[in-house]
Amino acid sequence: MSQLRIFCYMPSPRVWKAMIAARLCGVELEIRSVPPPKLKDWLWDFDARPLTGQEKKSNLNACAGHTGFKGNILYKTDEFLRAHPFGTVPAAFSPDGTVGIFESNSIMRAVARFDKTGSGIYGDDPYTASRIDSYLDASLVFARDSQIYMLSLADNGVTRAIYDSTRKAFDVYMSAIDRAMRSGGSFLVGGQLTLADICFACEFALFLREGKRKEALFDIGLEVITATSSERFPRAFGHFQKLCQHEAFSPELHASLSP
Ligand SMILES: N[C@@H](CCC(=O)N[C@@H](CS)C(=O)NCC(=O)O)C(=O)O
Repeated sequence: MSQLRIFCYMPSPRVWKAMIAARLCGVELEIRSVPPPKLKDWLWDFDARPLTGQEKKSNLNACAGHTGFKGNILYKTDEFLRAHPFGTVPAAFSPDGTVGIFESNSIMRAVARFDKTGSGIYGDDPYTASRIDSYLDASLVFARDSQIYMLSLADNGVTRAIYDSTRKAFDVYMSAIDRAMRSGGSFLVGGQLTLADICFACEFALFLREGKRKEALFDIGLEVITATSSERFPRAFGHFQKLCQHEAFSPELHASLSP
């Protein structure tokens, strides 16, 4: 039986975090998903499912999307919003649907807490676990900037100000990862693969998708921010490449290696 149900659009590097952790921890997940444009036609609920035309017309549970679904009407049940007050996906649930877990890093942590293999991916002592948390928190700060930029690219609304602040956030984040890998270790924390590496790999893979908007950036005189990552942040980039080839990561991440 699965320990967590996750509702989201797919593919989503935010969900990959939990999937990779689950593979390493021997945890079973149930993923309910559809391609991104279809999610607006689904009922957002523990028992998420496609809506009938009649249900959509009735306008029950209708609300305006706020992040990534701006301009769309979404259908979120009261139960969904009780379990997920921020109303976002990925949305994880306990098997009986009573407990909602939100934020992709926290969903990944939940998976690690069900670890059946003693993988150590969330550290085996309070210092290591807290250091892993530090990376997850710092990654979320970058992820917020990254999300604003990626959504503006998708809406053809990227401005010079958004681009510049994202470039700066990317430099700060990648410089830190590069510095952390300078000590010669193979992983970010404690000499072994942890949630910190999973989070970094998935956030970087998500950000690499800016490359798909290369022409739009070029048209306004800007270049892809990640274009020179391998030269500017060789250790961080090398770490990403190695992780993509790791057997727990490669089912989702291997494709991120080719532009
Ligand atoms: N930092 C969050 C981001 C979650 C998020 O912003 N999800 C957006 C889709 S990309 C959402 O569910 N938006 C709901 C809405 O627009 O109402 C995470 O990592 O889980």
